[in-house]
Amino acid sequence: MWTSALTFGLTLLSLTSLTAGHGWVQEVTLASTKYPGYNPNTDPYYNPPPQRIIRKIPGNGPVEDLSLIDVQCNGYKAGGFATAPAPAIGTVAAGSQVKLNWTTWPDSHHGPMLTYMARAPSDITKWSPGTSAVWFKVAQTGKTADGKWAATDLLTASNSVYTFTIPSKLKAGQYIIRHEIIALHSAYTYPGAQVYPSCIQVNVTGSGTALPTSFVSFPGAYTGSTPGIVYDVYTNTSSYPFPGPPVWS
Ligand SMILES: *[C@@H]1O[C@H](CO)[C@@H](O)[C@H](O)[C@H]1NC(C)=O
Ligand SMILES: *[C@@H]1O[C@H](CO)[C@@H](O)[C@H](O)[C@H]1NC(C)=O
Ligand SMILES: *[C@@H]1O[C@H](CO)[C@@H](O)[C@H](O)[C@H]1NC(C)=O
Ligand SMILES: [Cu+2]
Repeated sequence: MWTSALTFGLTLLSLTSLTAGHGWVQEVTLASTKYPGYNPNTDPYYNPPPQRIIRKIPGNGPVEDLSLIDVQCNGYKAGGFATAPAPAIGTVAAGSQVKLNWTTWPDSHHGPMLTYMARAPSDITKWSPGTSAVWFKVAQTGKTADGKWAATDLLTASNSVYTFTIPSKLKAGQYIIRHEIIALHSAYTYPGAQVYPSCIQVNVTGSGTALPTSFVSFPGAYTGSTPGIVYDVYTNTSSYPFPGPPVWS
């Protein structure tokens, strides 16, 4: 009966999109320059590989075990490239906006969007921070007073483009921007929160001289008992407590 086969197929398809619909940053805009992201569906098949400024990811899925190095850049330690540097670097002036264009984000995956940076001690295309405490937070958006989440509500309303500003006093140099969505649809217990991190390599220019003095590590900054990692997104009407340190100011 081809109709029931078709119905079955469509049911499978909608189940798949309900349970496996995830995403990644598909394009970065620095000033007016657009840099395509690392596409896990196509980039691995190019020879030579495209010269991306975003570090390689294994697919569109999340990291749920927050003790793994995978939570740093959505690399895949078991696949041998946990935090492998990307070959290229973008340029952005301190004080200017960075626009991160996500693939279509599933409606069900409500949660905050947070952004960190880490200063590379030398050539960023050869540097991985490992478990060192090098990260500082530069932006975070959670739930508005009227219950709108950064993801999906605000992200969808801005055509899937998230914007943050490089701190204007930040000292020039090479930095990894670590940006993430934490999807909370299963976060009523730990493990459950789904972290979707993305690591973007930039050369910050300008005459700034400031650097933060306190840092966190990934893994390390988030555990099952960090506020905001366990949060019942369906029933909790309280404000959302951001995980990690305060935003550097
Ligand atoms: C986001 O990136 C995709 C792929 O490059 C592009 O088609 C789309 O227009 C971009 N969206 C915006 C709002 O720039
Ligand atoms: C970063 O920008 C500075 C200032 O323009 C430049 O001198 C330096 O070569 C750039 N480094 C890289 C890796 O692009
Ligand atoms: C709601 O979230 C707040 C902040 O994380 C937490 O303190 C509180 O226990 C939660 N309430 C319920 C009923 O889960
Ligand atoms: Cu998902």
